[in-house]
Amino acid sequence: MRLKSSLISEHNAKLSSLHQKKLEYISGQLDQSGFNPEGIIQKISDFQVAIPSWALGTGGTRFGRFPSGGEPRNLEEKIEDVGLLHALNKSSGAISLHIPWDIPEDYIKISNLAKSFGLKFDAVNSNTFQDQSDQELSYKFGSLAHTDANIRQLAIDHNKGVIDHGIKLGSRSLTVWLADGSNFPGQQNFRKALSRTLDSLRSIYDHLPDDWQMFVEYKPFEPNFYSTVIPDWGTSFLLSSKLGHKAYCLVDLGHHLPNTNIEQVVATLMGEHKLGGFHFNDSKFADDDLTVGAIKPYQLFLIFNELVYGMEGANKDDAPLAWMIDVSHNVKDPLEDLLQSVEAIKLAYAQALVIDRDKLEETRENNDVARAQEILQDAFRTDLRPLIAEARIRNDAAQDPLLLFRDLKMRDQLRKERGSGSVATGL
Ligand SMILES: [Mn+2]
Repeated sequence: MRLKSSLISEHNAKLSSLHQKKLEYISGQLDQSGFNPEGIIQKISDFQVAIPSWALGTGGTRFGRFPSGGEPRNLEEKIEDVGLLHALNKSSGAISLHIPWDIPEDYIKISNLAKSFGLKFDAVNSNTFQDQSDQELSYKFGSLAHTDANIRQLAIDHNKGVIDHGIKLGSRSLTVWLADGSNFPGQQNFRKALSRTLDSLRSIYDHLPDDWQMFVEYKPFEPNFYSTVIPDWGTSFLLSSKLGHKAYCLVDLGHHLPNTNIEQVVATLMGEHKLGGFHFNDSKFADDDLTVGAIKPYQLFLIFNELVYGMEGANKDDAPLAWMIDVSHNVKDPLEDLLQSVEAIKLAYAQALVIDRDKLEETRENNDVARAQEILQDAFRTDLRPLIAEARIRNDAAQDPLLLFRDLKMRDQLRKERGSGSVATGL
């Protein structure tokens, strides 16, 4: 399914008068405070967030899954879904594939299809957290950290294969997330598990093309509950540092214990030039994978405060950060959830662009605690949604993507095309 551009123009025309009023108001306010609204619109307009192929279907919990129908049945339809999102918001211009589910049968056909929607291929993701049906050796007790060298080799070869698929599609990075760890005290020798992991990662790293990056993701628990081999940013940093200049830490917002100061983690990693990218989501408890910005929008803003400080300062010449969503949808329509998530990310970014940084630094140097809080919250409470809508309108996207998705009954159309019982693969 492709979205006709005339439908977008009609939608935008209908909303135009109120939008213009709001835009004028906020632009004037920013101008007066010394910010350049045009510059912010341009930055928002350039910002692209990759959509993972596994977020296009209804997720579930171990208690059940309630698909809503019309889900993509294959890689072509996953690309179509991201194409729809990108047509609606012009900010979702990349798809991140998960191997083995997303192996193309015809690479040229798949590349051309993606191109026709204006999409690129973002990081490719390996999967060694479950056994495939034709697999003789099992990952039950680990993959890259396994005690058995043959199983480690199987996982290494899988990751190398994922890189090879990515090369054929024009990807430039591999994300490695390991489920390896232990469920009970005494089960695993921590030091041996970590050093085996490093050795395995080294073999994979050696297979990376020169212009590729490897992202090492961390997670404190789940599916293993007593220990994980890469539990935190420190271990990810250690491994990435030992691997070399192509390896970076990947911060998944849900992969922290409650109340972790993630913005400080981001600041430290940026200070070391070892932050590679993000998996955005939100959570109340841990890896809840809820819509970005749904629970803690202020935390998201504080993270972007550190990101903007770095990107516009000491990290200006670093490789661009990889922005990706990693959410799961139990009760929402996946495409609606993704539209909301991308919006929340752009809003946090825009808000971080209107922080009075000179004044903030001055208050910090003078230990003016109350004023520092005021400066941050002043930016956070400024309604910048008209600027984000304006960026979309200028890119021929929808002023209100979610509204248009609903007005056009797009999910119903997808259900008609794909069937009400279709379930996406790769979750
Ligand atoms: Mn993740």
